[in-house]
Amino acid sequence: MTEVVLINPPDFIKGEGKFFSKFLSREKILPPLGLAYIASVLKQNGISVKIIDINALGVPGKRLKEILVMMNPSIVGITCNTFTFRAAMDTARIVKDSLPGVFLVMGGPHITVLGEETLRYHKEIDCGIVSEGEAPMLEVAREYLSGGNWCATDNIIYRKNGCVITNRRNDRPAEVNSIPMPARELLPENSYREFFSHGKTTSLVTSRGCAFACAFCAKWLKSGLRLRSPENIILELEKLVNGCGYRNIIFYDDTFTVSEDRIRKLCRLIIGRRLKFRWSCFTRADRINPDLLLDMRKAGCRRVSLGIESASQRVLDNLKKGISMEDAARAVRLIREAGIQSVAYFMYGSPGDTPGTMKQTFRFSRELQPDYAYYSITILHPGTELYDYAEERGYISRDYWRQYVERNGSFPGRPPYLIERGVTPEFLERFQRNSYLFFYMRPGYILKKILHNKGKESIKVFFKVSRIAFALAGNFIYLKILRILKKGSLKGA
Ligand code: B12
Ligand code: SF4
Repeated sequence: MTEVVLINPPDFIKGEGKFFSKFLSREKILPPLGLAYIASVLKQNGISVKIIDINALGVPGKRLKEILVMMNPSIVGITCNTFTFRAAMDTARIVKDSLPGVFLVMGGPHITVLGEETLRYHKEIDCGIVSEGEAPMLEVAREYLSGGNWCATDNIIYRKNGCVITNRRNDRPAEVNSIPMPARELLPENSYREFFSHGKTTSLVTSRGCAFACAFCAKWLKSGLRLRSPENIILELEKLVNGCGYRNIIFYDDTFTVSEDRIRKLCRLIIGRRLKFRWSCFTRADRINPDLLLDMRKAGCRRVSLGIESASQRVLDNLKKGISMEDAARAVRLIREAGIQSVAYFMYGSPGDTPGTMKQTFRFSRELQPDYAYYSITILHPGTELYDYAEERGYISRDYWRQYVERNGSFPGRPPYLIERGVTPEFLERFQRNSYLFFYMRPGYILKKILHNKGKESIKVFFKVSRIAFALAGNFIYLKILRILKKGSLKGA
């Protein structure tokens, strides 16, 4: 018998979103580590648990109903980000339709931010869990299953006599090395993939929290930076590489190299134990140096991603990024010199961004010569400094995020752009599309990739990138023709 079922809803709504984000959503399917961590703690404490990863398996609603009725759990837990809010609520309704008596728990970043509001408006949810969910979920499940008083648990939100009650009491999170490894055996392990990777792929987190304070990030979701020790991480890596045959691992820490000593020790352990796998990580431009990168390369690091965001120091300062253009240029150069590929992330439409600074950013992105560039449009997420900034200036209302996730009307499937100094949503979208086009379709870039891409795998990645660029070019030409036709028909009218 299954006592608890945990569900990961799909992370994009079918038929919505722009071409590029839809493409990336399909190319990037990673394990819901948060649920796997929770499942692990429940399992360790004798509670039987299963995970349904709808995002990876694409389970249709009717099938989900059948599975739930067959499993007949007492508790269902759903994870919810702001960007998956609608899918999470749709899933919650299916759960309650299939099993009216089930106890429905929801957790994840969105509940941590807007849990009270969510429980007020969504009666399907019986209990919300804020922040890290391992300890509260275990206590709630234990108490609920034994008929005890689950309402006394710290860090939960629930409803009583029509009122929403919050117990946000405990902000002392668990010692990070004592958290059991995620129960990946409950996940469809062969379903995960990432744009760049080939072979069995998964992701891993070696820390909780973050030491920085970027204005666009849900910083308060974190409870300070806590780092797993290299000895603890290597145990998980050995299990993944030797035990389960993973060949590609993505370290999804916000700043993987925040502590140089820790990563150099981890690299020595990977080499010493002869673990053969390729890995990639995300970090900040001011947190790398040549010796560290050399060790990383020797230990199998093949790609480092950096958030460079903008080439305007004013915009970088508004974003509280804490890096300069010089840091960015140095970092990309060092990564290249270490024989590692670089992925540079840029944002358009941040506070202070004008058409002029956006052009500057695009030019900078090409001058840097990263192996890959990723251009996104700044999205306002509730609870971030940026959200408050936009609200204070009257650009958005308090519940603007709902338009991002819920409305199909005037803002269909579009993120809430920060509109400033003539930077309209249409301008941003066009600029983003053209940036991809003019970055990837440069003959010099293509030639360099063909000459440098020796391995079969790099060529595969290159063809993937080319496919996007050609599709974008097609899209670009199509829009141009459409505009010309429109002009013609207006003249004719
Ligand atoms: C990996 C990752 C992704 C991956 C995939 C997601 C995945 N499969 O996990 C990819 C790259 C696709 C991604 C994309 C995006 N992401 Co992202 N991503 C992350 C990241 C870096 C790690 C997630 C993770 O594994 N964490 C580790 C686990 C242990 O933590 P956790 O998932 O939060 O789970 C814990 C708690 O939340 C809670 N919990 C979670 N679920 C549940 C369920 C129950 C029942 C309970 C009780 C508790 C519970 O308990 C868990 C264990 O402690 C986080 C940042 C972070 N450090 O968490 C951002 C984060 C989740 N992403 C975020 C954002 C904004 C995005 C993007 C919108 C960015 C963008 N502009 O493009 C896109 C959206 C893509 C889309 N589809 O539209 C935000 C979400 C903010 C919000 N309010 O929802 C985060 C929090 C980053 C941040 N600090 O702002 N992302
Ligand atoms: S964007 Fe990254 S470095 Fe900045 S606060 Fe968020 S998690 Fe930390």
